[in-house]
Amino acid sequence: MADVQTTLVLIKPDGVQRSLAGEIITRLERRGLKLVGMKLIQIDEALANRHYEAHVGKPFFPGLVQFITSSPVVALAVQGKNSIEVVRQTMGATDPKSADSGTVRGDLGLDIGRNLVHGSDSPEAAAHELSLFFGSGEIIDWERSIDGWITE
Ligand code: IDP
Ligand code: MG
Repeated sequence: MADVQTTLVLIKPDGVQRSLAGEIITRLERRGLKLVGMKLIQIDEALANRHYEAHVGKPFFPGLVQFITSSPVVALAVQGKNSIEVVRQTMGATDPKSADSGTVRGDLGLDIGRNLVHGSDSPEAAAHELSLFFGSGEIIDWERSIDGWITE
């Protein structure tokens, strides 16, 4: 299917420290999305700088790098129909205070600097970010028997 996309999700250090990794993965799975890559990693400063390249120079950038490198994250490669948009909708708005109820950030977060999850925002960003976090062979293209019950 042409509209099947693979996107990068990070469960940020606050999500892992608060033992919300399972809850967040469950929400993605229940949406119908498929996990095609998953690992726990400690992001170093070099990777943080590359991942958040678009935010270099913004006032929150130093704090963001400090936070994302402070403790392990769970990196997920998530596949499904329109997964880039669907993941971001499932995550909710960047600032949890304006994120809708029913979203990860709207239900589980309070602070923009502790907003639990990252999701790629475009096909170009997804391809780039997946290549930062997953090597060749670490994304698994597997068949799921329920796929026909999730998408036509
Ligand atoms: P997104 O994560 O919803 O795509 P972006 O604008 O790409 O949001 O910002 C990246 C991350 O930088 C946010 O998830 C958040 O952790 C952090 N961030 C963005 N704006 C602020 C801010 O004004 N204060 C503190 N942290 C911020
Ligand atoms: Mg972003």
